[in-house]
Amino acid sequence: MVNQLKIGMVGTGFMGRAHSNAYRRVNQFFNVAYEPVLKAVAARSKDKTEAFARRWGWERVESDWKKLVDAPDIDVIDICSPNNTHHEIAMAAAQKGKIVLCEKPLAINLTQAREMTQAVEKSGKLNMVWFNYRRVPAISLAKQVIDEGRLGKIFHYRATYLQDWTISPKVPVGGAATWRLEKEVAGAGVSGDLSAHNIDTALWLNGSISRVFGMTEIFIRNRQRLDGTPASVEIDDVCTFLAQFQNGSNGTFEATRYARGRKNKNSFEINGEKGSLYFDLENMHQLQYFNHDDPDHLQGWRTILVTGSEHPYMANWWVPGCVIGYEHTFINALADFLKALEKNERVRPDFRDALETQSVVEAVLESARAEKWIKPEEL
Ligand code: SOE
Repeated sequence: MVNQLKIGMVGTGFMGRAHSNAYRRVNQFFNVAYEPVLKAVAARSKDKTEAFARRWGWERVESDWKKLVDAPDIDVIDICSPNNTHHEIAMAAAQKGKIVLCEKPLAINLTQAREMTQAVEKSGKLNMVWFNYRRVPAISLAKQVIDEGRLGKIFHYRATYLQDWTISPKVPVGGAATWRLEKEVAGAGVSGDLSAHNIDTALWLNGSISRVFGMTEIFIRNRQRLDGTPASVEIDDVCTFLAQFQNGSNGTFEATRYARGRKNKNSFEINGEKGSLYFDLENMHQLQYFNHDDPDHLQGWRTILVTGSEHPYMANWWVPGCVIGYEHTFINALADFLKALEKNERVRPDFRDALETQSVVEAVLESARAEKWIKPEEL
């Protein structure tokens, strides 16, 4: 039997689209015991929200998210609005006993993230943060390869997240996607937006981080708001840090929006005693693997085409060789969430996992300010 799960979503931007698509498609590809019902969507502009609702099939529209939180016909509050709204919405939703799903980063600072985690845990309801890249089949395969012990002891973890969309000084501070440049709204720059993805993946693949040494830079300090008034930029344009993992391995992380030609290059390489792995989102259906146990004359990096039914998630999609894309990572994430709901099990990454990521981000920024090694706060 399939149970209805009534969703109330806040936000209609990039992530609102990605999540709506996941809600609409998950039951067509995964056999799960719940069927999301697109009950209501809330965002400030009534006209735009109505158009969004028509396009994606949301039943009703609200201009105040509080109406969703109070609505008895809604089971799940899904937060896809800008970062500075996450805390208030999650706190209210948890207090009303709703299931809370939240876009990354969890909050604009560690204090908020901690309060939100406590609130959802107190409610006893399942919660999840949409760090979607864990659901790229090749990244899930990397996790499997590591858990199978095929890399042995890990020495190095190397991650980059490179984009180039803020190089022009004409990019405004504030606006539909450019709120990411506004400190009060975003909380942090690339550290919270891009490094957070790298950190989430690293914590999952390689375990906790015990200390970090960070360096940040703001390349363009003076920009304009949409209305032409001057705005000073206070978020990090680039964030580079060294990390020591609890398993003894060393890590380097680099995130920027100033890497000309790089649009969304999210990559990592892991070097272990017995082998190495390399992943790059620009070739997201591939995982590179070096196996030191291969015969000497055949040693070399191999490219695994991660599209077979033996690979994570792929049995639910197409035939081998037919690739899936960015939007499917959200559908895979939702399927995992619905399966966890059925079994009443923890789904990862949840608020507690995202809190750990937030504590690393905060330690990196603190380290960059203080110019010294910082240990992420104990949680
Ligand atoms: C920033 O440009 C951004 O949209 C991030 O906010 C997303 O999390 C990332 O996946 C793509 O890039």
